[in-house]
Amino acid sequence: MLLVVWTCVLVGALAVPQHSPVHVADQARSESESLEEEARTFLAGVDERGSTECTAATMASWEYASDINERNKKIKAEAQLKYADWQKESWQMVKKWNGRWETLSDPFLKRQFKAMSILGTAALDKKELEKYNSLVTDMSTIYSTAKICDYKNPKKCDLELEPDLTRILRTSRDYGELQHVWKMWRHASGRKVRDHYKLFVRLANKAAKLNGFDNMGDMWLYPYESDTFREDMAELWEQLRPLYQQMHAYVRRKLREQYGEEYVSKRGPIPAHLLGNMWSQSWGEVYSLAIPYQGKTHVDVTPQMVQQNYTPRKMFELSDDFFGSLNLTRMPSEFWTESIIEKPKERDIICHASAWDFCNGKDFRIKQCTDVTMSDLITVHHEMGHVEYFLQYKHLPAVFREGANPGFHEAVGDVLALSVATPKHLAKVGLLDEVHDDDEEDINFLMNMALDKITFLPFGYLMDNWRWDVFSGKTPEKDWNCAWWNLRYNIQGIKPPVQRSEFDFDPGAKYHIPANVPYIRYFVSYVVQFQFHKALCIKAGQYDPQDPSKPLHKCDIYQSTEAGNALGDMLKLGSSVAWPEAMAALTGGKRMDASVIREYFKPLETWLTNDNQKHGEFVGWETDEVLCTSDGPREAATGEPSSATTLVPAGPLYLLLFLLVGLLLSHRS
Ligand code: BJ2
Ligand code: ZN
Repeated sequence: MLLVVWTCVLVGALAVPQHSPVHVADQARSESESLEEEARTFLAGVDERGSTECTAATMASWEYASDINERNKKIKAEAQLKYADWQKESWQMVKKWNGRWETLSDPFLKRQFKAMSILGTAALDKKELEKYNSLVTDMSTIYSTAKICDYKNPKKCDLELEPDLTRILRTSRDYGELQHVWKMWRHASGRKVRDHYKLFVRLANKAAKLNGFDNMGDMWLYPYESDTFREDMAELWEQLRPLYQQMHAYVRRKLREQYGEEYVSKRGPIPAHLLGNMWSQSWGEVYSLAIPYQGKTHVDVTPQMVQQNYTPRKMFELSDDFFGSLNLTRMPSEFWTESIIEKPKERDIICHASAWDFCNGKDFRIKQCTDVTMSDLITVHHEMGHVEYFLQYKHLPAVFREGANPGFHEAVGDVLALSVATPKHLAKVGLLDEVHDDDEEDINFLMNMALDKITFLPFGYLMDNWRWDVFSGKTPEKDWNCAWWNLRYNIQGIKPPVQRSEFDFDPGAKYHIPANVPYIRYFVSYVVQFQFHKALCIKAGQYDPQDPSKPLHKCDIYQSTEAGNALGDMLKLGSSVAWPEAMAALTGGKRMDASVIREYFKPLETWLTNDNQKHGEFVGWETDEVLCTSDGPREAATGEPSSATTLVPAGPLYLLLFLLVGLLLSHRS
């Protein structure tokens, strides 16, 4: 500081003539300083007003999502339009800075202008935007209010996804019941949104084009700031596929032992309804069928939670305590008063768990129809991770109040949950009686984790692969459902329990499609969370690559303020730097790296490879069944396994048969 003052005095003392180079440089400096100042004031103004507008729009969305009725729907629609007006207005103001903001020297200011140069769907004209918004609202409402009839009591028709259908998928081992629930859920949800989705895709692409992108799939990738993103994802998946295939072969054998070979064949894809989850997206709920060592400690603690009278509140407090133990920010009092953590009885709400930032630095909430299960305890941590990110970056301007990339946001709570789920930690909180340092218990634990994490990877990868091709037009409307099943078969190795057709719309039976939430973020998260875990475990002194008694999968970062501070430092950056910088701040590296997840599961991978070999299991899948036809019967399905033959649409075959019969009849007469 002193040095600067001295320089100035010196320059003045030399009495430099008016047009000397020194004076010009001086003038240029002061011009650029005043431009920076102007930019700073401008951005602060936009930020303040933007936060207020954002709070109003978020509040209206919350009101609707937590009390679905016509009045709230109308208020939400109006608030969305008002917010879009503001977005357009501020975008136009920002545009006036084009040609000037690029010359700013402060990278923090420049990055704000860059981030604000994309308008988003507000680029649509008012009528189209209104339609686009109402399509998304209607699709998520159809999904969230869908009900089906009971399998054994067909007159009882009030079964909802949460908790009823989720519980049946989790606990029932009745092939027919599972098939009924799987199929009827898709009738009640996906099928009903297919028409909405057609218009939705058109409007989404129109908005993307107005923003200078080819289609909405491309626009979704903008926050990743990478030209090779799709290729990078494909490469990560290739690195992880061998481990998934070992899991697939092992679980298929276990399901075959449970249901019999007529339902689960030796070399075929796995029937999608037997995996404990409506979308076969993670298979943790079939752990009881897949435990490697039955006699050893079981690490699914749902029964203990129920027995100890756990409540949703207690689950949230447990999670809050974990964040607090790391010296991270605890949930503020408004969080506890305003969040909805149990399903209300008297009204319809969007039950799918979510975390909310009301853009005012004070109000942060979670809405979750919490069930007392271990899987929901993990989801509680997942949602709390979002809120922790919100809290850590609340000091930043609104444009930076995002994850370094969307996958980072998804990873925070999951990273903590990796510690929470360890037997050592579960014993610490009284959910397991005793833990033994024993290889077989280790394999039991890793199996439980892999059923959640490894089996999710192909699903996390394929959801947006399907949407990218839909948005780009590579998959035409007439093939939407069969293209979905091609991916489900090729990438996940699963098959529908009953033949599908283009009358169905199975992607629409998964929340993020009707609610229009991009999904590749979860695939990214499942990779980077292991990288974050490793970095934090090193900081916590819980992991040492040279010490076999401290492997990655046994690490529990609970109470490590070193780990918590390092995580907090990354979260505080929000999206103010490109994600490789944020990644480097925590892990020292700048790339997404699948080798860490492979390292974590190494003992299980070795065990699985041996076990599959020992049982002569076929690793991979093949089939000659028709899984999906373009114009198949509207109502396929009985309780029997399907017996169709390839993935080729059967339309032309029917036509041929029809002509042959016609020919035969005319010949006879
Ligand atoms: C249960 C979880 C989402 C999430 C919700 C709904 C959609 C977005 C938010 C955002 C968060 C943000 C979810 C968990 C793992 C796999 C996936 C699934 N719900 N969202 N507002 N998950 O990500 O928390 O809360 O970024 O602000 O959907 O398929 O279940
Ligand atoms: Zn999330």
